[in-house]
Amino acid sequence: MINQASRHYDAIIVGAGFSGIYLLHKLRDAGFNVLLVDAASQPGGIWYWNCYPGARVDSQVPLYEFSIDEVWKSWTWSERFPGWEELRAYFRHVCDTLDLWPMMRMGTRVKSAHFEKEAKRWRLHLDDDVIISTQFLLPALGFASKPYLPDFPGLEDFKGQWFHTARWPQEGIDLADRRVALIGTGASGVQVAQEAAKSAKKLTLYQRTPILALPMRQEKLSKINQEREKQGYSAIFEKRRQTSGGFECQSLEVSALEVDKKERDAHFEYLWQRGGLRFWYHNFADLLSNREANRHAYNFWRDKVRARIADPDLAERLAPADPPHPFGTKRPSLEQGYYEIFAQDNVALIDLRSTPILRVKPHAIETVDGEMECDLIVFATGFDAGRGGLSDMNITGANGLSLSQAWKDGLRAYLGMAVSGFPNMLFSYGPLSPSGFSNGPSSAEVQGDWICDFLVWMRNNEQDLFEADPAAEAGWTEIVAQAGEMTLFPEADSWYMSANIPDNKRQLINFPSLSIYAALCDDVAEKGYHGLAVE
Ligand code: N01
Repeated sequence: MINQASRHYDAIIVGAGFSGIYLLHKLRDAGFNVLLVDAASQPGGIWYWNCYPGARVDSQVPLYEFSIDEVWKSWTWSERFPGWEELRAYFRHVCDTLDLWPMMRMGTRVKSAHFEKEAKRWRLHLDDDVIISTQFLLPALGFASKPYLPDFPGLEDFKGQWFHTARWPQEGIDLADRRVALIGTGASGVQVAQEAAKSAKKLTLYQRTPILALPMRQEKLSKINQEREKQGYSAIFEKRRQTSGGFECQSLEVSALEVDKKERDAHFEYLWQRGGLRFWYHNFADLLSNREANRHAYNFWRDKVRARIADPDLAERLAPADPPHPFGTKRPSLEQGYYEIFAQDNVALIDLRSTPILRVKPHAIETVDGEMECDLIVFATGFDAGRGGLSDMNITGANGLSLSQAWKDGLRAYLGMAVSGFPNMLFSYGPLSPSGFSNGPSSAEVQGDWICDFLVWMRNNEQDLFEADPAAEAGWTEIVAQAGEMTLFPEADSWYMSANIPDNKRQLINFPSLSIYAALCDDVAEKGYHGLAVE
């Protein structure tokens, strides 16, 4: 039975990852009556759902945390690139320190949300059949909340277990002595592979496109060292907002073609030795916009990786002579010994380009080359990024149109936050914002500050309704597309291009610079929030 004894809020946030938690903190402090709802039983966003063995973040401490003083000053990490358990503990620390728990309703999924024109409010139907309402709806679902499971015939008859990495059982799965089939070699696939190779009886990795993985260079962190480093944190947090990727630095202003080979290779080597994603975000100015510059980086990467693989055939499959796509146009992953696992007797690599999967059989995966037995299939096959989670929330706007219908010809959103026909709704970390291109907390804070300022402005000006102007929305959507055209991103079949999901329209789904985005959003605010019709 539906519980009509509902409550009304000024704002309801959906999602307890970085963007949702930041919004909750900001809006509560600004005096709004706010509630956060999340289907997960614990905060952490993707770090709740992606608890597969080896899951850890690819941004180093202190980039991947909030800049809120009382939070970072009282927290100590144990590793430079923390794992999912520590990240979850961090989120609990955030909620304790900021006293957010009373405004959080965990373990509750929003089944649907629709806008009531007359009442000028959103009504949300929760999965425990409670209905709640709010003036402002703020979905903060992250870009990776809807896993993508390819349609392999026969999966329903598989007699073993199978899981998507983003729906890993919370109680864990022991990989020891199992025959593991792992499909997908993105960031998730690499991390699972490295762990499974340690204990699985057999690990068969099904690769469609080789990942261009970079050395992580993990390190243990001591409390003393961290206390010392904390003296520089404020400057780093400030810097994050001024860089295109939300990191501590960005690409050089020098072209890779302006310098000779010796100098170019010296910079590549410097980035390589420092580790992490720096080879991606601190590289030459034209890494992601000029094919020749990009090819130099690819060749450097290829030669480094090939030097670690003795078997020439394996080397060609993992690090081909010619790039499968321009370097960095698919998200590089960080690895810790990934290329070495293929020399182990218990690990096999199947190249799906030459050996496609035909079907799943009750105890095996069958390719054109025959069957390979397995008792556990891991799908590390990615996400319907950006739109998937929002579509699943069944959001219906003022004219009875669902968000999925509104986006049937492609994603559109003003500033990557507001959609015409969907009044009083702003999403954080959503499509057409920098989200997927940016270090998470950096983008969550830029958008969270802007959204909070805007809602305060609405309140101060006694306005209670806003909606994206269709022309401004079309303009922004075009800006994102044009920004993409200036880069090499359109050349890869990546999730950045929404090209990983068969029926999605191919388009760049994120704005490629956080610092430029922040400046554009500030300009909109300074000019009285143009592009948003308010009343
Ligand atoms: O997903 P992906 P992910 N048959 O889409 C393959 C973040 N993240 O979960 O490249 C066979 O990157 C697909 O092949 P191809 C990060 O931003 C961060 O790994 O399309 N294979 C690819 O190899 C990341 O970018 C962290 O040819 C199929 C893989 O599956 C994003 O999340 C950790 C297939 C999917 O790779 C997504 O990463 C994890 C099919 N039908 C994730 N369909 C950290 O920070 C797809 N594939 C550590």
